[in-house]
This record gives sequence, C-alpha cells and structure tokens, in this order.
Amino acid sequence: MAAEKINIIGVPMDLGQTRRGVDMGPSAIRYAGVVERLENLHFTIEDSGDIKIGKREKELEEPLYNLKNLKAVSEASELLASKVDEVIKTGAFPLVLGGDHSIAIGTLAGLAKNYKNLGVIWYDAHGDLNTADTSPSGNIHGMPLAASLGIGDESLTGIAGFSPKIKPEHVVIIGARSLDEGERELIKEKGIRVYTMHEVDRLGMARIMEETIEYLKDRTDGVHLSLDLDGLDPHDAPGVGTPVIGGISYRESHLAMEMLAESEMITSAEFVEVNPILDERNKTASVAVALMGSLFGEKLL
Ligand code: 4U7
Ligand code: MN
Ligand code: MN
Ligand code: MN
Repeated sequence: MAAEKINIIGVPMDLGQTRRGVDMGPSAIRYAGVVERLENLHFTIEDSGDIKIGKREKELEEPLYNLKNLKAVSEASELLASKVDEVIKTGAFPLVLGGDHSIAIGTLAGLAKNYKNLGVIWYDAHGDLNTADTSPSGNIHGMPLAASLGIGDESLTGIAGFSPKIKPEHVVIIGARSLDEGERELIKEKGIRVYTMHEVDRLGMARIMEETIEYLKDRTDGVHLSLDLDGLDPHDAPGVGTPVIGGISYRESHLAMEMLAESEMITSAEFVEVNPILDERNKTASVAVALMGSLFGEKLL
C-alpha cells in the first residue's frame, strides 16, 4: 500500500434499499476493531466520523420514476464525493464504510476527480447495473455501477458535476450470481469484464486475481475496491440485506485481498452492505475487518 495514512469515512446509509439496519454498518465495523487492526499494521488512522444522511421518503409516497429516496441518496452522494476528494488531497487512503451500496456513487465521484482512468473491482453477488428503467425494485443500491458509468438518471450520474466517472473497460466484476435482464444486456453491450461464480469455480480465485491485476495494471492510474459483503457466501457473511446462496468463500476472499495487497495497486476501498440486525453476533462486520487486514498487508509469518 503506497499511502501510510488511512482515513476512515463512515456512511450510515440505508435509503438505497428497503431493509432497516444497514445504517448501523459503520458502527458494527468500528466495533469489530477496524482501527486497532490497521494500526497494528503500522498505518496512521484518522476516523472522519460519519457522513450525514437525510430522511426516508414516506412509505406510501409513490417513488419518483422508480428511484426510492432519490433526493436523500443524491444529497448524501454529493457530501461523500467532497469528503473522499478532500481525503485524497491529504495523501491518505480513503476507506469508506457502508451503509448500502448506493454510497459507491459518491465514493466513485470523489475518486474520479483525482483519477482520469480509475479502475474498479466490483466484488459482489450482483451487477448493480440497473437504472430506473430496468430495476425490478426501484432500490438505488442496485444502480451505483451503472450511474458511475454515466447510465441512468441525471441526479445520480451527475454527482460532483461531471459524468461518466469510470469507463466500462476499467471495471472488473467478481462473484456475480444474480443479474437482472437489463444488467446482462448492459454487460454485453459495454463489454464489461465479469467473473461470475462459474469462473470462480472453474478457474479458481488465484487465476481470477492474476488476470484482474494484469488487466487493470497498465490501463488505470488508480484502482478502487468496492466490496459488497454479499459477494461472499451467506454462510460466511450472513448479515447482508440481499443474500444469494453459492457465493465466494471466506478463504477465497482472503486470497483475493492478499493478492491485491501484493499487487500494491489498490488506492481506495469501500466495504458495504453490512447489516448488523440481520447478522449473527457481528460476524459479517468481523469478516469485513479481517478482509481489510489482508488487503492492507497482514501476514501470518
Ligand atoms: B447490492 C437487484 F433485483 N438486482 O436491483 C435490484 F435482485 O448493492 C438487487 O448489490 C440489487 O446489494 C442488490 O434490486 C444491490 C434485485
Ligand atoms: Mn452491491
Ligand atoms: Mn450485492
Ligand atoms: Mn445487498
């Protein structure tokens, strides 16, 4: 890891989906010992505290164009984008704690102000490539990758005043096993690199990470890891709002993080969708912290 300082930004966002509790994700991850874990690796940690999140729209109100809580999500995205931008300018590594995955819209907006060719590793059971037109749920946490590619409603694509934030050829999705029809079409149309669970089974995580690192190495000037805990199997990460069976194992995930640490290519990261209310004794937050340990270079010997 190039940076010696890590700046933690909490985003207690739960408005990108309908289940309660994911707003407590940042607290659960802090409680699981993130600061101590990274201090042990000799990083200087600053905790910026939490981004302010607005109010949920009334349940009965018809959501605007199939985009639930659009106003509050886009406002929080602007705040987060500014914070991430500010942290990068101090030379620290931004480590964003979610909150639901809609927060990636703000994270990527802040990052893209600083990287012309930002690479993104999207570790997730889902593609998060929906728009209001294709989304079966209207939940914005299913849309952040599309929005960052400049696809979807202006209030999401236009955060921080420019669009797109990233290019399709700089994205690698790992762990996909639940894709909606519109997402499949977009993946094909844009030629986005996707390692589904089929490839995880067939090639193994080591080969996938070698290929991912090789693929992103020369074409990007920074690489962001956006890790949705539901990328892992629900057995290892039960505290998530949209679990899908047949996921990436705890060991495979550690290997992925260790290989990213060795590559020294990751310049920012976010860990999202930890929902302590659905969890078993803070297991999922603890898994997130253990994976952060490996990502930041923890070794047994
Ligand atoms: B997450 C879904 F329909 N695709 O759009 C949708 F299956 O950030 C799920 O990856 C989205 O957890 C999951 O609502 C979003 C659904
Ligand atoms: Mn996601
Ligand atoms: Mn997901
Ligand atoms: Mn989810």
